[in-house]
Amino acid sequence: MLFHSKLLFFNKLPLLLIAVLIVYGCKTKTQSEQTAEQSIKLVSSPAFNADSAYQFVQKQVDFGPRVPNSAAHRQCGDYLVTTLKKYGLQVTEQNFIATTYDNKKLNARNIIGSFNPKASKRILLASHWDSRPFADQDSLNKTKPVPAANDGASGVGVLLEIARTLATASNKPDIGVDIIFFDAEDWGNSDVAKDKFSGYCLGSQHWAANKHIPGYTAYFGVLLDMVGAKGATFLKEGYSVQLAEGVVKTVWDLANQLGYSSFFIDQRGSSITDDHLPVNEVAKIPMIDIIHTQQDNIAKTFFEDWHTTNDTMENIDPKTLKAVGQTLVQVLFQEAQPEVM
Ligand code: AHN
Ligand code: ZN
Repeated sequence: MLFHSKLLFFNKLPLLLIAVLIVYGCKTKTQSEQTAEQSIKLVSSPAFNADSAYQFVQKQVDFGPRVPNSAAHRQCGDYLVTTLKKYGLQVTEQNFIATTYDNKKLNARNIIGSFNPKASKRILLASHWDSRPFADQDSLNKTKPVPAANDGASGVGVLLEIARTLATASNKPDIGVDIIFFDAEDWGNSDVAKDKFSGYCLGSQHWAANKHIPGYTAYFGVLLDMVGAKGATFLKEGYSVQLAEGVVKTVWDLANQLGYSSFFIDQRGSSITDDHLPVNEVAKIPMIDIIHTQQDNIAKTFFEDWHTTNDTMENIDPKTLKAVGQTLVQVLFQEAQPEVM
């Protein structure tokens, strides 16, 4: 009986070997397929001009802090409208009264610029354009407004340069692009938190509940926040991974392929309450946030001079604007020719 079962085992040995070989063979094939998938065939796309983007950031900062209800805010808003129109985008101004956590009424304005307004496949790009009214993270000047070169102007500067790039491209991408400048993002106070937004994101909350075109939707969205500091690190923001993981992968993979992996870090970061939340939750458009958060720094979540009077042009580096802008241009051109992806 014992001899018999041993014989049975040895009889089955070749079969077992074959099975092991098949499983191993499949596994190695899968691994090589994954490697092949990691490099996407890049379509040709125009260069993003970082010096021009830098000038767009400078121009906004030169108005002074763009605090809602101030002259600088009105003037800068008019400049953003004029500039989008100059590049041929169709502009919608969404004026509304925002009520702050401390019950102030703000004359607020979301500004929407549409490239290829008739195209059905659309990508939404956004950034907030207002400046924080108080530099509460400053050691001295806690009641002064924030110059907001990085926390405000940087994202808008990148998006204005994308508008210019689309307008002047010799091969215009066959895709719709909506650029939204959200107002009244930064009048928040997490110490006096009365709702989950702590008074932040008033413009995006208004837009998500009152879209500029009824029934408007987009394939996906990308929010830019603090995308201009020297040596910036963009960790994969928590809500973005939770709510739009595929978009995070697309953007980070392309950034990596373009050589920007020192900015776009393959690591999950904190979850940040920002303008992409109402867009995801209320407008139901999957939107990610490219936001500068710090690795291995529990004391500071964001860039060094966040919400201080030192958030000035000195900290803005065209190399960072280039990494973000060129990645986004590539995303748009890839999405316009999805068959090669
Ligand atoms: C929080 O601090 C939780 N959110 C801040 C979002 C923000 C402020 N982005 C720019 N300024
Ligand atoms: Zn801020």
